[in-house]
This record gives sequence, structure tokens and C-alpha cells, in this order.
Amino acid sequence: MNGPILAMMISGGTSGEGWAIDYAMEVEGPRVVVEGTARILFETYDDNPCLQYEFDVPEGRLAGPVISSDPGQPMLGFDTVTHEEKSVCVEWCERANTQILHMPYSLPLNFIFYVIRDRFGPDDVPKLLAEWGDTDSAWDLNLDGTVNGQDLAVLLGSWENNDGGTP
Ligand SMILES: [Ca+2]
Repeated sequence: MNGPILAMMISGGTSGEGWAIDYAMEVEGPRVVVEGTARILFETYDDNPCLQYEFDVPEGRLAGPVISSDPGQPMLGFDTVTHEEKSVCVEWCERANTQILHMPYSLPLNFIFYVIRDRFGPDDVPKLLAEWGDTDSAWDLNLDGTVNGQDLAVLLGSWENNDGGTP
């Protein structure tokens, strides 16, 4: 990677009744990467806990890693995922079943998703060009694996006007 690395990493974690969630949120160029593990916790065979969590994210579109069973798509195996302007809400409920041999029991679910900025300006062009041809770059905006003309087209297609808003 060329130039200064402008990265910020925060870790989050919280828990509620019957669930816990741990994750890291990292800014990589035009995207935020959120990766972690959610857990549903059973104390008894009568439990049917539900997890509900809201991630605070910047505005943008939801995406995921290029190298995955579903390339470019978020890996969010929850029951429901709701993406609004600045939040991603997830919900997940489970019932204890007889395949669980020992209580208490913790059922994990790994997840990863990107939120890719969808407004760009003049400062972004040199950053994209600096990683031209690179694989595994945050500037691979269309998530086909390489930074190329299609990504520049995505960037220019989401150009901010002079007032800072989208045209
Ligand atoms: Ca690309």
C-alpha cells in the first residue's frame, strides 16, 4: 500500500439477556469493515433467547469480501438484517434443542460486512489511482477483485456536487 495509512480501529462488544456480541470495526479507505462473532446463550432447555443489535455505521452500501462463498455479499447469517441510513440492525432467535448435550451452551455465529461509501469527491481519485491494478484493495468498489476502470466508473457515478451532496 502506498502513502499514509489512514486507519482507525475500534472494538465493540456488548451482551444482553441470552446473547453476546463482539466485533471490530475498521476503516479501510472508502469502506468500513465490521467483523465479529455473535453468540446465543442457553441456560436451560426451555430457553429461546433472541439477540437484537444495532451497529452504528457511516452512510453507504452494504457489501462483503470478494473471497467468500458469496463474493461481494455481506456475511450476515442472522434471521433478519435491516440496513438503514446509518445503522445495520440484526435479529437472531434460537430454541434449545436436544442435540445440545450440556447446559449452559453458547451457539456462535461469525459475521463480516462492509459499508462502502457512496459519495466521492476529488480527493478520492488519486487514492483510487494509487492502487490501480491492486488486488485486495479497499478501492475495488465493484468487488470483482481488482482496482480498474469499472471502479473509477463507480466513483465518478457517485460524484458529489459542489455543495457536498449527491447531484
Ligand atoms: Ca473492481
